[in-house]
Amino acid sequence: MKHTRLFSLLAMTASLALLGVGCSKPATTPPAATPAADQSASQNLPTSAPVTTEPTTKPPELTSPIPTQPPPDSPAPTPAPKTPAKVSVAISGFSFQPNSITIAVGDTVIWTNNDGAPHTVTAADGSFNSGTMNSGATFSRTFSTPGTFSYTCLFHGSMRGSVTVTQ
Ligand SMILES: [Cu+2]
Repeated sequence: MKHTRLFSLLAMTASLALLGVGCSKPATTPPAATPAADQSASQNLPTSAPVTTEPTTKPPELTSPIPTQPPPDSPAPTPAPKTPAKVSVAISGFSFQPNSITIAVGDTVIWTNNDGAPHTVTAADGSFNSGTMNSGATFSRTFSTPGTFSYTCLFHGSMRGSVTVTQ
C-alpha cells in the first residue's frame, strides 16, 4: 500500500514538474520580444535628433557685418616720385640719333659711339664735354637743371644735338 501511494506522489510531482516546465517555456518567450521594442525605441531617437537643429538663427548675424564695411581709406594723392630715367643717344653715321631729345630733371643721357671714327659730345656752353670718344666708347651725363643744352662734336662741326631738360 505504501509503495502505491509513493508512486502516486512521485507521479503527481513529476506531472507538476512537467507542467511547471511547460509553463516556464512560454514564460521565456516574452523576454525575446523586448529587444525588438528597444530597437524601435532606439530608431526613434535618431529621427528626433535632426528635428532639434538650430542653425536658422545664424544667417541674420552674417548679414549684419557686410553693410558695416567702411569704404573709405583711399588716400591716394600719388606724389609720383619720378624715378630717374636713362635715355640713350647713338652716335652713328657722323650724327647724333636722335639729335634732339627731351628729358626730365634728374634723368641721365648716355651717348654711345657706334662709328669707327672718334667723336666728342661737347656742350656749346661748356657745361659738359666727353673728350675723345673712340669707337664703342660711352659718355653719360645727368642733367639736374632745366633748360635746353646744345652740344656738338669737336671733330665734326656739322654734328649737332640738343638736350631739353624739363622740370
Ligand atoms: Cu664727330
